[in-house]
Amino acid sequence: MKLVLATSNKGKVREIKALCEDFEIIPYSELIDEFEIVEDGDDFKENALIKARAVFKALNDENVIVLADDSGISVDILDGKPGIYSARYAGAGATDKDNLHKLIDAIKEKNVKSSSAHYTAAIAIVTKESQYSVHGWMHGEVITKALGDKGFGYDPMFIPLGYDKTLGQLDDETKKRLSHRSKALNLAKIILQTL
Ligand code: ITT
Repeated sequence: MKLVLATSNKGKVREIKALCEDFEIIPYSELIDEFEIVEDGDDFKENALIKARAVFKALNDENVIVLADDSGISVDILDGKPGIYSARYAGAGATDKDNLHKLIDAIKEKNVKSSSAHYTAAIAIVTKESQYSVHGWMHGEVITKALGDKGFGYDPMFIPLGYDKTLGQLDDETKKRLSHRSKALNLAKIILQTL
């Protein structure tokens, strides 16, 4: 059975492939043209299910399993922002860099140099007969500097709990061990094996 990823985010594709080596993973853009999915859910779980259902429907193939990831960063000093709006924090069509610098500026405006924060990942799995969702979290702090170029998105400003370097500086193996995405995927793999 094909496991199709309902994401257009290359950073996610890279990480999910590295975390699920036992599965044949195909980004949906290799099967059909990418299309816009309106993520209008109230939380990560709803948005992950919206993406997985939309791609399942568009593929028009009852034999596929579709997996979607909806994720983001929540910063305590900003009352949990940007949260589910992480991908469009600096506006529609914003790049990862635009979003990162907007978040740095927003924290600086609070006259602090850092804040506790966490990443959330919701993973949804949709098949012909079933729909599942699981979550993972990674806690740490965000700083008002971008350090390193590993990972993607907000990683250059995020220091995981217990570390003194950002995810932009730490190696891929460390993020693989700690990340919100790997924790959610460990749960998702139990569902995939059952399917
Ligand atoms: P898809 O909807 O196509 O999957 P997207 O980038 O729009 O791609 P989301 O709506 O889930 O995905 O937004 C997630 C954003 O949160 C992402 O663009 C990053 O800015 C941020 N993010 C999520 N996980 C991250 C991680 O592991 N490291 C850094 N930033 C992350």
